Amino acid sequence: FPHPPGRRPLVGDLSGLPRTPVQTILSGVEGLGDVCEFKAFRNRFVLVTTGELMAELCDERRFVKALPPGLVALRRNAGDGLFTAYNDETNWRLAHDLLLPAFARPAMLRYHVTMLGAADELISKWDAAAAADEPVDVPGDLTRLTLETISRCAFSKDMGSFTSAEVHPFVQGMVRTLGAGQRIAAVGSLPLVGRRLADRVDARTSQHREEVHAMIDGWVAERRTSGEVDDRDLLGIMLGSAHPETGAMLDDENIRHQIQTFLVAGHETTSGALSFALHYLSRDPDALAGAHAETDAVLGPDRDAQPTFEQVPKLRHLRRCLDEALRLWPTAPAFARGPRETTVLGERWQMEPGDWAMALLPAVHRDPAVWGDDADEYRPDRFLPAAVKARPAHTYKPFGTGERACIGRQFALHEAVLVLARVLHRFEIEADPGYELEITERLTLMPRDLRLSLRPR
Ligand code: MNH
Repeated sequence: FPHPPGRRPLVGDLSGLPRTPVQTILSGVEGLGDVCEFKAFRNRFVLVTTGELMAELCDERRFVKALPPGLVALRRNAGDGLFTAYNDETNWRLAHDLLLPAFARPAMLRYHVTMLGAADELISKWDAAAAADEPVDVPGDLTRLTLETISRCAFSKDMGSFTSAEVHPFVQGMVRTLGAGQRIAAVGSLPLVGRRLADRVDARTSQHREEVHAMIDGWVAERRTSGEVDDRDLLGIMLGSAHPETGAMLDDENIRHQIQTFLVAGHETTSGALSFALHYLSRDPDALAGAHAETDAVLGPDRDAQPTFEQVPKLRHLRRCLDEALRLWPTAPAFARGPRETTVLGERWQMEPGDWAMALLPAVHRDPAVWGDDADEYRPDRFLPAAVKARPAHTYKPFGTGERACIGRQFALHEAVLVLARVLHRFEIEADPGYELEITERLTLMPRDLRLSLRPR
């Protein structure tokens, strides 16, 4: 496959361990064509950068989810949880079937109320900042919000994100272990040295991992002894429900994997999406005016109005603003697919079972053949129904695809639109004119140091 020039022995197409691997790869693959390859130590990534080829990878008859090294590394923590399970692990199907009802409409109606409560805490904090004429830390506060939302909706646990100045130690611990996992994935592929480095990183983070386990096991024990195991939330469903056909239930270890999976998958991606949307809105007077007008039309003149469950999907423009943010910066920036049987990708690349290719989403989502020459520009109207219809299918995939697509998609979109509605109904937002978008990468993408000034409307 075509690859960046100047490949070096051992490290490959990298120079050291970049802190922003996704952006390093994005600039490295520019101009290399629709399929290219990037080597990082022993790991070889085959990358797809066009809508046409991603649409092919999304053909469920030919391709299935694959686990690239970064996901395999997460298995140290998340094991056979939904996100990191191999397709043929029995716990995947079991957990998928048991947890689908946790994202269906009756459950969403319950979450809606909880989401409003968390949004209220954000609004109070931002009211105070607006009154004091102080800019708000957008990614920081939105991460507090989305962490509270997922922990309250899924586990009925308040993590106190808005009442303490520090990020919850659990999150710090989890982020450290996960970050270490990624570094292990990179260097662990090297023989000898790599293994030793990997073990060192692993040892340094084992304490965090144990703290995380202890906290989760505490939640499980508390719920079990309370005797209140019902389907009020994800935890109750995991502890109490049996598969309708086989009667099988999730075991304790798998439940621990799922809890970690949902806490992580359920918050960083959504707060990133919200942060990017607010960033772009603060730079786009037309889209912003549309957002204010829409919230006024749907929610009315009372600035304290809480959107009802039915009003949220009516906020079509806000949804487009979010969709467009996730086009430019899909916060989960890639997913991998492998062939079920020998097949030829793009009429040129033969793939065997065990091979895989990644859809590099920020590149695919800016493919000029699909999005036009202004693909780098933020333009929410690209998601007006007629424009969507005119585009080829399977060329926009911020939530992955097929059976292994995001199970929390509706949850994330409902939460994000609801929060955008409350914020934009209540505040004028103003960018710092000196701010240039810079992106940090942990597991997901996030605008760095994004601050906005708020004024009551
Ligand atoms: Mn989510 C899978 C993106 C919010 C829980 N999610 C995926 C995948 C993408 C993704 C992409 C597919 C990965 C792959 O193919 O390897 N998720 C997002 C984005 C947001 C998001 C961009 C927010 C915006 N995700 C959420 C939320 C939850 C969640 C919220 C939980 C409440 N996601 C998951 C789980 C999976 C997943 C669980 C794995 C599903 C499976 O494989 O069965």
